[in-house]
Amino acid sequence: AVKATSTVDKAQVKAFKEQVEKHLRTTIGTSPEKASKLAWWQALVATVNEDIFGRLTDTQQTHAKNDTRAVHYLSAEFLMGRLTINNLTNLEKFDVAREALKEFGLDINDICEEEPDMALGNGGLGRLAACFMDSLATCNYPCVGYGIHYENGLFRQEIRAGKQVERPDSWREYGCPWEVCRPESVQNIPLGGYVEKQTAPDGSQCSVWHPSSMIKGVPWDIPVVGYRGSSVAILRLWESRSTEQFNWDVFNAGGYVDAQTEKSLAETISKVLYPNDSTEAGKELRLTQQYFFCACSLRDILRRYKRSHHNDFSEFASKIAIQLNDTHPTIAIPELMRLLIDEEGLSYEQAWDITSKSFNYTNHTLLPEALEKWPVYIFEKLLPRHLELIYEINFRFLNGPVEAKWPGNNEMKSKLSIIEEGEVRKVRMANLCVITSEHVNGVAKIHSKLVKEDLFPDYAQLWPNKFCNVTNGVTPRRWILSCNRGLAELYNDVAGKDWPLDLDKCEALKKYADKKEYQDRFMKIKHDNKVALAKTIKELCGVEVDPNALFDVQVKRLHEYKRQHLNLLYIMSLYKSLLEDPDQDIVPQVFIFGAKAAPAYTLAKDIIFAINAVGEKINNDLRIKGKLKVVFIPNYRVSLAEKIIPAADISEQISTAGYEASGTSNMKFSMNGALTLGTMDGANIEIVEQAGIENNFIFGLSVEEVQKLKPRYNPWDYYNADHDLKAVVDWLDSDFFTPGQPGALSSIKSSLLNNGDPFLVLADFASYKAAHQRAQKMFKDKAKWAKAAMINSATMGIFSSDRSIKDYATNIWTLKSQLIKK
Ligand code: 26V
Repeated sequence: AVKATSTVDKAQVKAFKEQVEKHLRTTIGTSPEKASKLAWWQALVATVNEDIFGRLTDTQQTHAKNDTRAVHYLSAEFLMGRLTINNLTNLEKFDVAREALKEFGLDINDICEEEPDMALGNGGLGRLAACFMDSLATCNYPCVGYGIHYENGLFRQEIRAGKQVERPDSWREYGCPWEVCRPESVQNIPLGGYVEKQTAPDGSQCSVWHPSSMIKGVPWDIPVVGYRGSSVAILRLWESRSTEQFNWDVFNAGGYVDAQTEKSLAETISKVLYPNDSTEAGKELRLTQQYFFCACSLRDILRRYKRSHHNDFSEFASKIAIQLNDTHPTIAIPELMRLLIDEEGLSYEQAWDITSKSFNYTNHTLLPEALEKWPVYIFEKLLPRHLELIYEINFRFLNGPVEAKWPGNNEMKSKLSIIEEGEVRKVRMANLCVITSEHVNGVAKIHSKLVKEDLFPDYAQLWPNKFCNVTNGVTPRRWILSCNRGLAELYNDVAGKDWPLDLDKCEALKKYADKKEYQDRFMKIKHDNKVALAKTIKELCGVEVDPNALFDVQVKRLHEYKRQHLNLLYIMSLYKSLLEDPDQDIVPQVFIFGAKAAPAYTLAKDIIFAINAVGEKINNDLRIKGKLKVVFIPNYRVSLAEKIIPAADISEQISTAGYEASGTSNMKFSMNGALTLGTMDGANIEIVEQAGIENNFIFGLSVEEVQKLKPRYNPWDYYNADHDLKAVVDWLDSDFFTPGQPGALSSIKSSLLNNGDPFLVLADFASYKAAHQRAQKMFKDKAKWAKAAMINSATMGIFSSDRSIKDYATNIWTLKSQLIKK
């Protein structure tokens, strides 16, 4: 929760108060006497918007006047969370707003709890896009974020009898006061149908696409304010609607009823965010979503370009940079080719020259099951002309650069081809991205190395300079300044007030890390945050936790590679040792989890159930005298992260080395003074490079060791050799934690032993246990812990997303920042 800070200007408070009351009466249509909390929040937003829209116009006019180069960030996900406190913070109006509301007898944090999270993303990838928007605006880079206006964001998670239940998330049910509809920028998008081959009088062949339907794309703009109101970036999200132009052309056989069916189909497209499921079902709709928002966005880009350049496309690539956030928007590549060739009349060569200079691709995962491949038959049905262009791109690539480098080598051709042959022929979206893009980047040093050397080694031989790294980052405005006011004030005192714009300045705290006075202040801030979180835990889980205990936190999507079950096995072993010796002198510990599982990912759901079952038993076992607590906080999301992260002592970052591309919560935790208990994976490696290995708890196999062990790994060896490990794994098979339901947790044991433990949980168990014991020991030494926590927080400068964005701007986009004229 956010706390009171220094005094604020009385006149500003008065003016703000009057504005809020005016909006309450004239925008919302109520009065201070009878307004609900929701109405107060709406009036607050209306007040903030007054400030935002003027700056938005200034930004757009400056860019239009200077005809600036801009980046277009295409992403199927933007996990924005709540906007009120962040916008107030960026406008430096938070304290004023807090005092103004206080004079109405209201608590600003309480009022802001009315805002639903904008959960238009699954996890790291979507939240990264949101941090990038904040940094693009703050650093004054001309940009537009393009995505989908999902009617339902990521499902709301309820826990019933320990199990995850998914409920729809209708975040906009009562309207979203931040967004503005832009009917003047509506787009019509063709879909389906067939391609007709025509022969021109000169004998040349051309293709004419006869789509079977049209979908309307309606843009909703969400302004993103930079820190200190620098510039205002636009996030443009497309909503699908039906058009009146159903069943046109030869397919014009459908009657009124069919037309209505088609209407609901068109409106289904932006209905729901896919919860990155492992299942095949619903694939067609997902490709349609991807195509829909890419097609709308490209038309929008072309329309704006043509406004100043008419039909001269020679400057297109020098004005437009397009960033593909993973392979989800890959269809934008053939769509730009199609628009340039079929609609604008350019030659294939001209179109390719422009397209291949405009696109860049960011890879976010090496997991084979997450690499998108679309069956050719779906393309034939939905996007026949795009498929034709993909074949053409592929043909020229294989017979050009590939043939030149490896003459006559068909094996190489089939490896590098965009098309995967087999019973069901498939389009490999990542290959299309790599072939087309100017730059391909991974999201942490180790990940980028693996992208180049293990995922695309053959492409790297062809184009070694295409591959680069941009390590992820997070915005310090949301992840320190807004969510940890106490720490922000400490930084104001030791580093001056500009640290949110230059996070390297926080290094100033390092020289106080040995000083008792500062250690006490730092740990008092942490303690206050823990008290606040304990209150939230009591409300949400009904469990009492002691703020003096060690808060050990693992919050992230549930996945085997993230190994929440490794954490759980350790908790069970701690519990077992406490039962064997209840009087032993151990540090009181609270294990805190938050995680959503993909609805069809059975084992992930079983792990959630296991955490809840083990927690229930431990929390109610009087024998251990409250030394151990385990809580699962339901419905983990951005707004909860803002309460949990500032209160953590230990940050669990325990993925199997080589599987977590980067991680971004690891950075947020460290900034807020948690120590990382983690493997040498993703950005953890760069975090300990900054903060020092001695100030964190690193364990487990390295990437090289995992790669070496994997082919000959036998989990039974570890199970049989370690008594403690065997005991806890076998415990999963009993009904100790699930009375009356024997075997309710045995799928986890089975995955570890019968399914070969694909993520090497058992191999890392002993090392994890030792690292946790080092953590507990250090936690007893308050001064040593405080120092390590402070050094972690002070050395995270490079993980500001401003640094990431400047890396993209310099190395990939060649984009310059633009000062906004009033
Ligand atoms: C997708 C899927 C889909 C199929 C089933 C399994 C599965 C597992 C993971 C994913 C993740 C897709 C991409 C993604 O979200 N990557 C995350 O990107 C973050 C931002 O770069 C990064 O910090 C995380 O390490 C990475 O997992």
